[in-house]
Amino acid sequence: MHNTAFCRVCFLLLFERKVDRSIAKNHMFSRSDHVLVAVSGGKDSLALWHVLARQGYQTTGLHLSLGIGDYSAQSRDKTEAFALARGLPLIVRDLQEVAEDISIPRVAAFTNRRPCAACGKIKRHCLDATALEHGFTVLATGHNLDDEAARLLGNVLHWQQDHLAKQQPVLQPVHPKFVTKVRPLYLTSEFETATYAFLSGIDYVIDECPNSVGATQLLYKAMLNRLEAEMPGTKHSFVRDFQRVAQPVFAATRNTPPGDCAVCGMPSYGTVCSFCSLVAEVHAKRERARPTA
Ligand code: Q46
Ligand code: ZN
Repeated sequence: MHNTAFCRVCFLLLFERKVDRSIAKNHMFSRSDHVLVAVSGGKDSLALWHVLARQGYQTTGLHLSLGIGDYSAQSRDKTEAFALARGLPLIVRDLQEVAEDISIPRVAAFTNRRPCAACGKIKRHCLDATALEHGFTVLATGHNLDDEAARLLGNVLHWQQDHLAKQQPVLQPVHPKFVTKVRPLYLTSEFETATYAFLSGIDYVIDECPNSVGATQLLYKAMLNRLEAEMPGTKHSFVRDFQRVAQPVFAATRNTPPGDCAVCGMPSYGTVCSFCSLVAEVHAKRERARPTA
């Protein structure tokens, strides 16, 4: 934020102003919008929800219970306690209720996929479907500067043009069933959000998801932290200048809008969306694994 020491009150004020400026400057939403905030129970998403509520935005939280043992149980408890203490509306969706055997450990076991690969797909579908179902027009997530820089590094290392085309702090809907997706913390560092959460007395899940061990994203973050230590400001300029200089070039290549999934009706680039294909694969493999009489 600044290379200066601040007292608690000033830090909180500056942090909240910075987030509010990011929302206004990028035309993310206004106080007349009702924003759905994806909350995992971690510091970033709870800090985001806290700031938005304090700034007078209309918000509802959405927590997805992923079925990852103690980690998911703790995440849900912390999120529910946060919402209850502040009188904020919260929607909780348990993956077991979305589709049978779709918890992250079950999907990983049946499909032999890495848990995070399935998790990303499932979360994206559930967030989109819930936003549509409840009539929200904006979906906000707590991705911070460190997340954005690591994602950008991964996308550049593999020249993922499709992903680079979609890496924006405000992603406008390309289908009537999508809502606007925003990342108000995209220029706010992990250190700043952790400090804000701590100074605001937010009780968040400190443990990382057990499946994050060995994740490539963590390697990218470690590399970026080394660069940042030698060259302060690297992460910020990497993400900010990408948005300013290169992102519009990639965004201009996004010209094929998705159709409708033949199974669930949500937007899809194939006949069946990746979520429904995954559910079908899990159910087929589960049936095959059943002992025959
Ligand atoms: S929750 Fe899901 Fe993360 Fe856990 S399984 Fe991987 S993607 S690490 S943000
Ligand atoms: Zn589908």
